[in-house]
Amino acid sequence: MSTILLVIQGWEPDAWLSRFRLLAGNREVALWPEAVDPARIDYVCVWRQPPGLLATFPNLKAIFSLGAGVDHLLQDTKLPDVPIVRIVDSDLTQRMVGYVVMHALLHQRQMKLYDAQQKERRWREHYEPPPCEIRVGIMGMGVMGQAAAKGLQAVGFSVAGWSRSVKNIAGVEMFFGEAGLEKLLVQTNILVCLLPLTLATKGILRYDLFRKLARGGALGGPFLINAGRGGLQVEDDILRALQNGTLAGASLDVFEIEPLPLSSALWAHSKVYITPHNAASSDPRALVGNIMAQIERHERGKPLQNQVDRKLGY
Ligand code: NDP
Ligand code: OXD
Repeated sequence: MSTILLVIQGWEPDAWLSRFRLLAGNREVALWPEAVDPARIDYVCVWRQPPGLLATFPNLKAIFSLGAGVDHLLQDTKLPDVPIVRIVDSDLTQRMVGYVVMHALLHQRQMKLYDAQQKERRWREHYEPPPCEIRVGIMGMGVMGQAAAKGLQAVGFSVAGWSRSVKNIAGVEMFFGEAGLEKLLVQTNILVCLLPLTLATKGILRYDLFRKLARGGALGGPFLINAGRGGLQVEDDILRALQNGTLAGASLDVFEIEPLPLSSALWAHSKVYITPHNAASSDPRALVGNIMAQIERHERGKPLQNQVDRKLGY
């Protein structure tokens, strides 16, 4: 009988524990820091584990991230040499598509303006550019990026994408590498960031990048939507860009420090939408079955899916 240990910090663990206990069959499920013989632990399912903890389990077979991103895991310099698996699940992906499409539409339909008008009980219609005249550029064309591209196209936006490796995606103009990024940016009215946080992407959303975005255009200036990771963005640069019109507005779901400190000027900024890192929340009702299916595959001697490349960091 195998043992699964849940190590969860920063999220409410109870729903995860009860869902795992429901679906784990005759396997034992424990919640860290409950005392379990470290030698008995076969699988760990983690969100922000204490660094060094996983190295204390000598018979570990695999590590499962409870989210799509694994930067929280890879910060640990003492990770045991076992496969790391991340979540790829239609529930998580659909949530992200909803977030990205909603925020692109909020900017295209000038909802900040209409919110302000509502507060003043003012009835006034403004010209609304059609989505096909707005070019959305997606940085990160993996699972989330590709699904978001389809969602954006479905409501009429013109979509382009940027990834590390070369790919062909029907109906999406694709760019790669540094030179490709410049080409994406100069034509982009709404920049969506769905990159993982790695050594190569840290701080990529900074002032000199914002300056390369398309000027003018149907929306009057470029918008930023970041639902990747807070470490991808330089918040002082976002504030500066908003202040001088280099950015016309932003939707931010992730932040350099989470929760976003009360002192951050982003909270009260009239051009910014803020959400508490819930663009695509991990829901145990959907995701535990996905992880259990992977554990069953592993126990049957089949390869684990969605393994992380430690060198690339995602
Ligand atoms: P994937 O691994 O499927 O996709 C990552 C994409 O980023 C790939 O297209 C990859 O390129 C590209 N990429 C990585 N590094 C570079 C680079 N240096 N230059 C250019 N492109 C690069 O991840 P997902 O789509 O599943 O998730 C993306 C991120 O979304 C997660 O890592 C996480 O941080 C974030 N996330 C946020 C959530 C939230 O609630 N805010 C919820 C879920 C995820 P290539 O295709 O060539 O490999
Ligand atoms: C994730 C997240 O990576 O919730 O899944 O941020």
